[in-house]
Amino acid sequence: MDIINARLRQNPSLYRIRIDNGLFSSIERQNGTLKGSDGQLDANGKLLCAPFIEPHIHLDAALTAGEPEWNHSGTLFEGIERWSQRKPMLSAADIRSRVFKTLNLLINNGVQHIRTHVDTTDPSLLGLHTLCALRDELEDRIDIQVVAFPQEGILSYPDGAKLLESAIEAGADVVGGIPHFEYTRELGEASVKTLIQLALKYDKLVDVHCDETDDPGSRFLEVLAAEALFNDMGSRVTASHTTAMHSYDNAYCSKLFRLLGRSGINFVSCPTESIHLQGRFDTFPKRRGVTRVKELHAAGINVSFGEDSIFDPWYSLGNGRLLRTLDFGLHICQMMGYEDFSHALDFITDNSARTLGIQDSYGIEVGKPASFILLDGEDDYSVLRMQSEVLMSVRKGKVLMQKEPAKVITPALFDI
Ligand code: 17E
Ligand code: FE2
Repeated sequence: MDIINARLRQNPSLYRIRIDNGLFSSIERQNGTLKGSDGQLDANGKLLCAPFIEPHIHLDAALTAGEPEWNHSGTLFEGIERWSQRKPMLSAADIRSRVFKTLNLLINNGVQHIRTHVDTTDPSLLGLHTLCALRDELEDRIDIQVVAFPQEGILSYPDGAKLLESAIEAGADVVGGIPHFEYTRELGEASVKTLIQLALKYDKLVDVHCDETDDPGSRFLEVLAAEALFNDMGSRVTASHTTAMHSYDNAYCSKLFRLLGRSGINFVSCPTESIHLQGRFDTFPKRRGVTRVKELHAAGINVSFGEDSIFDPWYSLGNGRLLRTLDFGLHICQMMGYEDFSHALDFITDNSARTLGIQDSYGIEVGKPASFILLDGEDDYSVLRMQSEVLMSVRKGKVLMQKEPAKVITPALFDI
């Protein structure tokens, strides 16, 4: 493949990019615009960017909203209850067909890497087995990391710890947890220690649903970060949601940030999900309930954005468009300055690559797998503002998805 007139991020020049054997073989700066010839792909000055990454989604529950009942309160806990009603209706065929539909949405919007949480609080572990099988079956088309996620608790659900360990033995890549859902603070702390020990025993990554509540007393993040620090595993550990941090006292946060920085753990925020699920017990003023993304980022801590849900018991919208999530995230976290906009795509690309631990094979660099997306815009700022379409997604040198840009039929009002 020979691509001409491509723009790269943080760079006003045009580039010619060659791909051989599925790898980027050369990336050369052009002198002005080149005229295309047969067999070349003319990027027309559009942005060629590393693929989008969905670092936090629940594929097992996707597309089940309203089955058998809708979440009327809009709270996390009612979502867990509704999902618990849906679980007995699961079958491998049901999960597979919903996952395929959801993957199509994600792939059509430029996603090539996914980390999915899969509920292990089910004695049959059907979701976990089905997702591990799909991960292996689809490895030519999409990268999936499976998190063994104990939705109803490790220590508060019957045999929760055993099920979690069985899920790891069955092939999960990442160990999850939900300390704020355990019955007591003591059980929450113990659950974090249990999951860290399992990750060490099986040499796995960690991604914990941590403090997903408005309760400022929910302080499991400090336990997770300290465990990561003492076991020297920070870069392999992720804290997801951490919405309680929105409500922490600033003095406590200043102490906490010291530990977070030293631990080197990663953060994932799901702003559309959290703005919907949190603040539900407030009247007015009403908290936003999204973690301190701007402050974490300013402190040099790795943060990225995920969608979390697509039409599930927790959130009944969602469409696989990470640019929408990014747009919400920057608004809610008040990251609306020029610098924020000019680097905005980091939050759905490079930062997530660090969280997933895939940096070595990710990015537009000679020698790396030739995986990229072509966006209908020139730079981070314009892509964010216009919510640009992903025109093409190429994975290891092969076209995964290609789209015709939308065409306006009715003539514009003004000629310019
Ligand atoms: N489960 C959970 O505990 N939290 C969420 N945000 C979702 C599922 C979507
Ligand atoms: Fe989640």
